[in-house]
Amino acid sequence: MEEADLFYRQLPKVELHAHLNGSVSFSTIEKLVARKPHLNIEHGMTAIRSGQRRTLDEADIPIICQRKRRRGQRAGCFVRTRRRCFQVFKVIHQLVDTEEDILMVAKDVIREFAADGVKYLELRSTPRKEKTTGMTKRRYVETVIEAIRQCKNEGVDIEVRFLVAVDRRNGAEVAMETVKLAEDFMLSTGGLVVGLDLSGDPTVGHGRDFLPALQKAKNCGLKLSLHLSEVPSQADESELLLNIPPDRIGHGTFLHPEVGGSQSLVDKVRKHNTPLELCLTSNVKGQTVSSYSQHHFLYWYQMGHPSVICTDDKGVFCTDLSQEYQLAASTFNLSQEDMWTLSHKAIDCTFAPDLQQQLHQKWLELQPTLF
Ligand code: 6MZ
Repeated sequence: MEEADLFYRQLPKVELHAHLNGSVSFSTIEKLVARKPHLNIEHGMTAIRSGQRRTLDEADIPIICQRKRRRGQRAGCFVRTRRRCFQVFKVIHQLVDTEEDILMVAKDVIREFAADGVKYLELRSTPRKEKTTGMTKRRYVETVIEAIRQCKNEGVDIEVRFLVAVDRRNGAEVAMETVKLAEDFMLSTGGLVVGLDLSGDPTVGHGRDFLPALQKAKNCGLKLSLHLSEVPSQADESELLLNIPPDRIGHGTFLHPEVGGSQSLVDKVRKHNTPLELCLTSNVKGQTVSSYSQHHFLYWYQMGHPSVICTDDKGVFCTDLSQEYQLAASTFNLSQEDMWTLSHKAIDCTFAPDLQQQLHQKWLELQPTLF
């Protein structure tokens, strides 16, 4: 391992934006495929390997879309690209449809983050009911909590908290039920469930429909992490959601004026000092950002705004958090000391205030040698 790689592996890290089923690694997918050979699923259907960003928008996409692309009409095929991206999750969901699968997947994901030097992880996942296997949403959440507890008992060196996710595709009513579920678990798990996430295909539905559910979640003490302005033309939705206000923002790719957002959106984010969860590889491979150097990380970082580097879907996008830190450093010419400070400051953005002091202490003990 090169010295720079070693530094980023050794760097203690905080992961705040990780979707459980998007984080499933190649080796876990292999175990799932072996359990369900009849599905005929191959790894190429569940991940976008390096250099394969095009797979997302070219595989299974009608020719008309590719032609438009060649003529440079990128916006024309954008929606198709995102829809294709979200197909990958549907394939993974087919593989993960029993309590046994959820337990294995969650434990593997937690162990992998720990092996990558992540000391504090906030996992998020959408509770799913599967008629064919009898899995209920309540059992889904209980199983993730069980995985967190088992990892703790096995001595895996990582603190894990859980955010219950609302998938925009499922509408306002389901969102309200999900909030109720999250509230029950927040109260019964002694603080393992800390918040609510709003995610899913950003081109589906409108944030205004979720306002009552999000407000209810906030009122009952759940922290809110909302995917905001992940695609263009969501300014009015973001304006509404920022008024709640959320406790953290996922992506926020199109918030600032240089990319079609507005100063008023930026001002709102700054007024509340709302941290951003930034996922470089996910945005580049998902084609919402044209290249690493164009990533909005720089905009917020230069402003000194709390910005936390995250993976989003480490399995689907074939990355890990060490690699994301290293990519940010090499792309934006940041020193190892800068990256250390970034990882250290991420502690203050977690939804576990009870752990922050302990984590700060741990960071000081684990500071790697600067190369
Ligand atoms: C929005 C995303 C996402 O919940 O089954 N998800 N939502 N933007 C993204 N950027 C690429 N990546 C993942 O994990 C998979 C689900 O997380 C959300 C989608 O709703 C996806 O179905 P869980 O564990």
